[in-house]
Amino acid sequence: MTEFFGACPLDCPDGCSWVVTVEDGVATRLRGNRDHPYTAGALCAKVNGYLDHVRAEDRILYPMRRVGAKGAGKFERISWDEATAEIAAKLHAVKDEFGGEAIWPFQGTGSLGYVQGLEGRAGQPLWNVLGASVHEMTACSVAGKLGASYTTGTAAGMDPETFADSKLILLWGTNPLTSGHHVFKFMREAQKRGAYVVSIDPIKTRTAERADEWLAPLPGSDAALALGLLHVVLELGAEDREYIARNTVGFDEFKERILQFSPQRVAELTGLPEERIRALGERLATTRPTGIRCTQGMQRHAGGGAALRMLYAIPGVTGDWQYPGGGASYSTSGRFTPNFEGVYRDDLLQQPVRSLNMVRLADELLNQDDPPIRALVVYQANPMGSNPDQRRVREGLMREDLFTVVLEQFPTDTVDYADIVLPATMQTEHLDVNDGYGHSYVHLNRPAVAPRGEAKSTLETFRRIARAMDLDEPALYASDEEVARTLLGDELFEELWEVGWKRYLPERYVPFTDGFPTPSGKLEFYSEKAAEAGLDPIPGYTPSQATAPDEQHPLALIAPASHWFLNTIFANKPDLMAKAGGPRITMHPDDARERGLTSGDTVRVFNARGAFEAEVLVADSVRQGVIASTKGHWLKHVRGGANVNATTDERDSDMGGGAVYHDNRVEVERVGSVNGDDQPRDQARFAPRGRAGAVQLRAR
Ligand SMILES: Nc1nc2c(c(=O)[nH]1)N[C@H]1C(S)=C(S)[C@@H](COP(=O)(O)OP(=O)(O)OC[C@H]3O[C@@H](n4cnc5c(=O)[nH]c(N)nc54)[C@H](O)[C@@H]3O)O[C@H]1N2
Ligand SMILES: Nc1nc2c(c(=O)[nH]1)N[C@H]1C(S)=C(S)[C@@H](COP(=O)(O)OP(=O)(O)OC[C@H]3O[C@@H](n4cnc5c(=O)[nH]c(N)nc54)[C@H](O)[C@@H]3O)O[C@H]1N2
Ligand code: SF4
Ligand SMILES: [Mo]
Repeated sequence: MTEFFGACPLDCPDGCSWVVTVEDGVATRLRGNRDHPYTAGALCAKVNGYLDHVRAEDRILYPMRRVGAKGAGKFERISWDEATAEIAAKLHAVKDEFGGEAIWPFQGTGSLGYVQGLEGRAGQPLWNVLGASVHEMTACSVAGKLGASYTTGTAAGMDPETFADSKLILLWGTNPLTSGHHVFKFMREAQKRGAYVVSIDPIKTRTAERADEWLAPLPGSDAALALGLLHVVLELGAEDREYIARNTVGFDEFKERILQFSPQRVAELTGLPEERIRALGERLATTRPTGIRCTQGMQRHAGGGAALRMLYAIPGVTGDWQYPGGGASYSTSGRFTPNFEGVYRDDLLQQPVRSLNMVRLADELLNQDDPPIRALVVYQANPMGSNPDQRRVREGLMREDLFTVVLEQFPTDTVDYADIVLPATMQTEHLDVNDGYGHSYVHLNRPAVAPRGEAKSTLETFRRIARAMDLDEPALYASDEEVARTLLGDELFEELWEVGWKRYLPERYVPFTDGFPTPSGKLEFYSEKAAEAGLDPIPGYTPSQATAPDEQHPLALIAPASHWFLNTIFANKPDLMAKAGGPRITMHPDDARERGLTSGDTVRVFNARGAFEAEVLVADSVRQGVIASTKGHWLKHVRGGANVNATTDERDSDMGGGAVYHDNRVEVERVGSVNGDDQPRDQARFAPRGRAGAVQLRAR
């Protein structure tokens, strides 16, 4: 029996450290590492059964070539040599005729590994040699990252472990008990010591259930709420003048902005009662330290960047950035700085190339820009299920003149559109380096078992493609271990090989104690950099940008993390599918009454872009005017063959071309009930309400 240290590769802030037990070459147990301060022996509902997923019957084990129509999912087994020869021929042909930029390496968040996955931009040396278009990773977090960085120079905020020291915790647009539960352990410690916890979320999530207070603003109104709270702080004279004078720039201008947002005005903008805004403002004014946990969910809006910029400014006013347990926490991304240049090899690029925004996949595939995309290499991504505007994504992937390669572990909806499918290893089968964007540790993931079937690691796959293309750049042939050593240096590599993990920051780390990494070296309420980018130099409120025809649909649809899936990963795993059930929407009783709907009805959720089917749950765990669903369902496993992204829009957020998944308007109509009654009950009730263009949402 041997035990191997490993790490969870998934797009989750917790980046868990795990231990795999191997007996006679077979992995028999995978458990959370008890010695790891953040993981503390616990994985999560999704990953506890990871070994079953590795062993699953539907794993892709061999290279395959499409034999049916695109989308039909019919393939024949071929050898690796046949597969790479065909890919090599196609990529050469595309490059010769249209130039390297006609190739789009489309990488998702299926693995965040620094060797095999996104954080190391696995494959980038190959794309640089070919001069392929640069893939902009925008689906997840870019707007908030840029927004927060205007304020503090980086989005890497509080050390999440210091939430144990907070006296007031604002869980702002974040649902940690589902989307990364380990931070909650530290919050519970604080709660035991008397900290007050508030969840600010249009949905009463399982995290909100455990908070002392739930505040449900209108989606996308967070920056306005923040201004209202700061208004109360200023009214009470509770700003930390000494901190402001010493550590910030532009407070006078910011103060003017704050004073324009009285609690009364903010009540209208957020749909919250004025007295509750005042009460929370008073708490914020009088409680040190206040820790704000604000993660990616709340920035999937038109004003997502502005919102995070604003939330990172709050502790600048209250002075909370100076205390353990004070400040704001979006992520810790950017603090772990291995030798990126050594693995990206951007020096191999012969000339500048264009960048393509991954959220705009459908636009790019359908608009046939110059040069048009002729080859799409998809890895660690499932755009058919995860990208917005599903109908048009499908249309793009159907293009007969598009050559699509998909590297995958499972037969996803995207695989169905591939010309060539290549089998990918899973985390217990390859070497990787992982951290977590919610903590301050780095891990080495040692391969514990041999890959199943003919599955290959990402780097081995690209080495084979490079060889088949007769490319002679030596960097394209670096082994997995060489890349890991380049990243970490030999000393750290060897240390991690033995012990599995290492903390790279001091304990109870407080950021910005010797200045902010902004141009001025201070926290910037006034940002010249923002002004240069054409943005408001002062943090402000950017409302939802729903435009026609969206605006005539009255319901705001939010579809955040499912407790049982990770994006679309695990949405084919039988036990987790059973726990999750089919697509569901939760609707406020007032909205349900208006539409003659009751729990158990099945509905079509639609807008101009498309529709999906869901079961209705009527409950006051969402605010009126909002319906809640979850992301992740595979199209081939649900009725109607569409998920929530049939309705979401490719529109950009305010910063970095980020996605706006939660800035979405829909209507619903009854199609039947889960008990099999398929008659529309009361058609008349589905007539659009109110004035077209005015989205009327009442305060709770
Ligand atoms: N179980 C599970 N865990 C996951 C994931 C998963 O799919 N499943 N996904 C992973 C990934 S990729 C990421 S990026 C992280 C994201 O983790 P989170 O940031 O927690 O992301 P979400 O679940 O999208 O959104 C969090 C909350 O924001 C709320 N919200 C939406 N819009 C607004 C708004 O305008 N204002 C406010 N105040 N709240 C709003 C939603 O209702 C939701 O409860 O989680 C990771 N963890
Ligand atoms: N409606 C709505 N849609 C959303 C969101 C939302 O909140 N609402 N959230 C968005 C967010 S935050 C994100 S990050 C995106 C994620 O969107 P994607 O990046 O498309 O991520 P997944 O859907 O998880 O698909 C990842 C795929 O990678 C595969 N995979 C995993 N590991 C490996 C590997 O090592 N090698 C290879 N070749 N494949 C691997 C998995 O099997 C899986 O099919 O979704 C976005 N979509
Ligand atoms: S998904 Fe998150 S909580 Fe679950 S094992 Fe992976 S890192 Fe840990
Ligand atoms: Mo994400």
